[in-house]
Amino acid sequence: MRKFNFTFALIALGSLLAFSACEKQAPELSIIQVTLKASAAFNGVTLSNIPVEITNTVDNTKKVVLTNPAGVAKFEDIAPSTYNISSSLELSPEIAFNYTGFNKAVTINATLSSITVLPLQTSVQTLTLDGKAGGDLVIKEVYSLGAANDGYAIMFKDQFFEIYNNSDEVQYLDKLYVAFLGPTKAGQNANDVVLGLPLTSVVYASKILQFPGTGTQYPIQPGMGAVVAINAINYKELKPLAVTVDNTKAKFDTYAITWLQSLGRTGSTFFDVDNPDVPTMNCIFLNIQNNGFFNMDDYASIALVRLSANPTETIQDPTVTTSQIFYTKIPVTAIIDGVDILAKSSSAAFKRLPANIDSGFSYAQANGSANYTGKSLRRKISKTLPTGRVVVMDTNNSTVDLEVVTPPTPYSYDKK
Ligand SMILES: [Ca+2]
Repeated sequence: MRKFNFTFALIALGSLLAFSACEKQAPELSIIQVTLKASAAFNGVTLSNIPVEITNTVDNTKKVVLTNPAGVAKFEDIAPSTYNISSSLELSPEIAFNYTGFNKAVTINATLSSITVLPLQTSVQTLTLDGKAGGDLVIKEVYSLGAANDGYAIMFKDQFFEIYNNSDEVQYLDKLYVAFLGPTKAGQNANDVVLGLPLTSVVYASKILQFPGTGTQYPIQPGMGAVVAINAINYKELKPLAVTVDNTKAKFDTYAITWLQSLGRTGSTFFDVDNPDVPTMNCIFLNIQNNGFFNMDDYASIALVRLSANPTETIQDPTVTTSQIFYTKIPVTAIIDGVDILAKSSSAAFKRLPANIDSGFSYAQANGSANYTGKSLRRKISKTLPTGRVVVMDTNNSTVDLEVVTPPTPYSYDKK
């Protein structure tokens, strides 16, 4: 009896010890192995020594491991559970420029949610870092001076401006407004008078157009332009000068006669021609009473504007006493992009845009008098990305962002 009890006790003790030892190593631990990668847009960024974080979604405990030179972060001895995995990398302006074309810091990141890791499992995951490069729609080119005064055949009827998608995602032109800013006096000669109204919260439009569409009818892809021609006509065919343009590839044109007639006013059949094959901009405001049309002033400050409804508040030009001239107020906060185009280098006092939209201004000829020269103001290239997409300069200073080109170059930056 006694011997039997002893043996039983030994066996029982042995089992207990074995069980305890097993319970100490016990937890059936797991591994998560994360390989960090970069999206095509950021292909080439350094992926070594980057923190990767896992969060246990059951108890919210976190653990951070740095990636090795191969971009791999290995989390060993972790409890089987469900994890969120994330990583984030801020690129300095200098480094970001190589990938985005903007001298602006950008954060690229990646997240995986609810990754379940079973006991003793090695879970292999890939995190692909990506980020928004930023950018927006910009005014890429303004051709307001016209080609030739030869027999008044063209004058400024061949004007156009081009909007360009400088971002990395599709943008829509639908319902956006284009405001030509007043006053028309732009510092060309000694009789020009500065408007004198404050340029703080509003700017003053002499003409306003609106893109047609209901919201998503007029997409513009990254790295592509949309030309708005005053008249969508091939002026090269009419007068094959090297300096003029074929506007038939315009995405939009302007035509005011029907609208003016509906208001009891008169349009100009000489200057204003509709191409029925090209979508026509909506006419919103024209501060000229008769024979008006939506040409640009020679020195044409322009703003691209996002508003939920037509702007209606007007203000009378205080510098004109012989007649009543009104401008429509545009809130500065609604301006997506604006370029201040004045007569010449000495015209700074005539700025129509505040410094936060355009801290400088541009002009086609330092001494003014540049009409009918075929000169066009075009935004410079910041960088051409490996994908072929051109990123244009957008430092909100048209003095440095714009350059003079002859002849005009519609769609010159379009991604092939
Ligand atoms: Ca049309």
